[in-house]
Amino acid sequence: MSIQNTKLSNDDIISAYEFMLFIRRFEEKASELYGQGKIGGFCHLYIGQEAVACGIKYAKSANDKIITAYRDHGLILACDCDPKSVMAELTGRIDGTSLGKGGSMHIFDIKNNFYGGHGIVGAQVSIGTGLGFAAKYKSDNSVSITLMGDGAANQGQVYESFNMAKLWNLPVLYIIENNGYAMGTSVKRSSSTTSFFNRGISFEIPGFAVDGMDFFTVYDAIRISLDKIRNGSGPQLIEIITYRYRGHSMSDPAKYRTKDEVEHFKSKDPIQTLKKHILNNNIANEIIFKEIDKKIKQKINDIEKFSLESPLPNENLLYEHIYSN
Ligand SMILES: Cc1ncc(C[n+]2csc(CCOP(=O)(O)OP(=O)(O)O)c2C)c(N)n1
Ligand SMILES: [Mg+2]
Repeated sequence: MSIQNTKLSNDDIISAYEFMLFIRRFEEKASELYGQGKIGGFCHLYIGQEAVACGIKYAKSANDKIITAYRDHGLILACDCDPKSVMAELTGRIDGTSLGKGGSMHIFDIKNNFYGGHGIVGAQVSIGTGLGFAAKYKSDNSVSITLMGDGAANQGQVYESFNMAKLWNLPVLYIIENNGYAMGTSVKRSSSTTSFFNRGISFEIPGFAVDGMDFFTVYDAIRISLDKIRNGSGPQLIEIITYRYRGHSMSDPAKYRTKDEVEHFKSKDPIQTLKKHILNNNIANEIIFKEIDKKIKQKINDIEKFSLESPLPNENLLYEHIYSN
């Protein structure tokens, strides 16, 4: 589906560009720190998928809830969580969003309406549906924006959740980020159908697919769907076709993809595409882009410093925030 109905000002468009570039530089820094052994555990980068987080950031209302899987850095940044505490979570420090105990996959920031960061594939879809139930119960006019990958979309609990969401007309926007792969397995090898926008049809949840490499398209798709949900239409689904440039996680060299395929998506890079739009429409010039680069560089340096200087959590914290009988 192609949509062109943007309501963004030129300043918004420039800040959207800045935000996507910031996510990319944040992820590159995370990759560097991981390589130096300063980030432990798993780490899944969002590079290539920035337009999805950015579209959500500009389309959502402050009160909307966001929940996703473990590829979560870009999405928590879209909730305006302090990036220093996100990086400190990655480096396992006390100033991290989960006191350094969750790491990359388990970032949480409820005060900014980000509900994680989940490692069990598909589990966040049921929790996200519960967030929709809570929103309806409290009549707070919020929407639960529940994201999953193409791999997660084949999990059984997704369909139990779809059924309840439609049955109870819950305010949930399901977003399937189809990046073509679940770990090293391509969609073609794991899914009986390679389109996901129609996965809600049996439950009468309408859906459509959009190009996830274009910020405006993603933004408009989400904005229009959120409007419908807030007007009482019940759950909606968007398949966003996107691509991750890197491997599944830091330990995956991604040798299962052809160079041509990766190059094809890189030629549609969301950040470069928006930059071209800005230049072609005289919204900003190269001087502004240089200033943005400089600003982001400084910000990333400050984030890195903070995330390495913050202390490690005290050992006593090992026994807190856990279930025990
Ligand atoms: C229930 C469950 N099964 C299997 C795994 C192992 N696993 C981790 S990530 C992943 C692939 C998920 O792919 P997708 O949903 O497309 O998300 P993406 O990594 O592409 O963002 C799998 C199978 C898991 N974490 N949880
Ligand atoms: Mg995937």
